[in-house]
Amino acid sequence: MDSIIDFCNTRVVLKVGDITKEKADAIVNAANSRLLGGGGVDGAIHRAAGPSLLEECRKIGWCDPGDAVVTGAGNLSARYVIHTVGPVWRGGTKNEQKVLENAYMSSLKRAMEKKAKTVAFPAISTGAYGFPVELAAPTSLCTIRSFLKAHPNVLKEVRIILFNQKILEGFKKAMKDCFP
Ligand code: AR6
Repeated sequence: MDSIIDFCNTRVVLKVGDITKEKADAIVNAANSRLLGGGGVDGAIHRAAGPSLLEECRKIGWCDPGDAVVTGAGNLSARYVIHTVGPVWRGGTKNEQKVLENAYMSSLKRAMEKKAKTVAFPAISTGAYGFPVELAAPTSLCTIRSFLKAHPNVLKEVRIILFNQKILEGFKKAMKDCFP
C-alpha cells in the first residue's frame, strides 16, 4: 500500500512503480557524472524519453556527485528531468551519506528554481551504486523533510517511486522516524 503524509503543505508519497510512467512536473534521474545514460533507472528514463535527453545531457557534459542538472523530458509525462548523481557506496568511509543528502537537496533546489510543483524521485544510489536501503531510506527522507521545513508551501507533492515492495518497506520504516 502507498504511504502518504502531509508536511509543511507538501504531500509526501511513497509508492511502488516505474518512474518513467509517472506524471509529474519534474522526474529525478539517478545518473552518473558523465550524463551519457546507463543501466537501471537511468537507462529506463533515457529509453522512455527518447534521444533529445541524451542530446541535452551531452551539451551539459558533467555533473558532480551530489549535484543536479536539468533538461527537458522528451516523451516523458513531465516538463523536466533533473539528473542527479548519488554516491557509490564504499562501506560508509567516503562521505557517502553526505553526498546522498546533497543529491536530494540539489534536486529539490533545481525543482524549486524551475517552479515545479510535483517532483518524483527514484531511490537514488540503491541499485548499481550499492547504497544499503536501510541507510538510504532515512537519509533520503530526512533530507526531503529538511528541505520542506526550510521551504514550506513551495512544492505540492514529492513522490518517491520505489521499484519493488522490499524497498518500499525500507522507506516506510524510515518514514516513521523522519516524519514522526
Ligand atoms: N523506476 C523506479 N525505480 C527504478 C527503475 C524504474 N524504472 N529502475 C530501477 N529502479 P540504479 P544508482 C530502482 O541502479 O544505484 C546507472 O547505470 C532500482 O531498483 O538505477 O543510483 C547510472 O547510469 C534502485 O532501487 O541507480 C549510474 O551509473 C534505484 O532505482 C548508476 O546506475 C536506483 O538504482 C547509478 O546507480
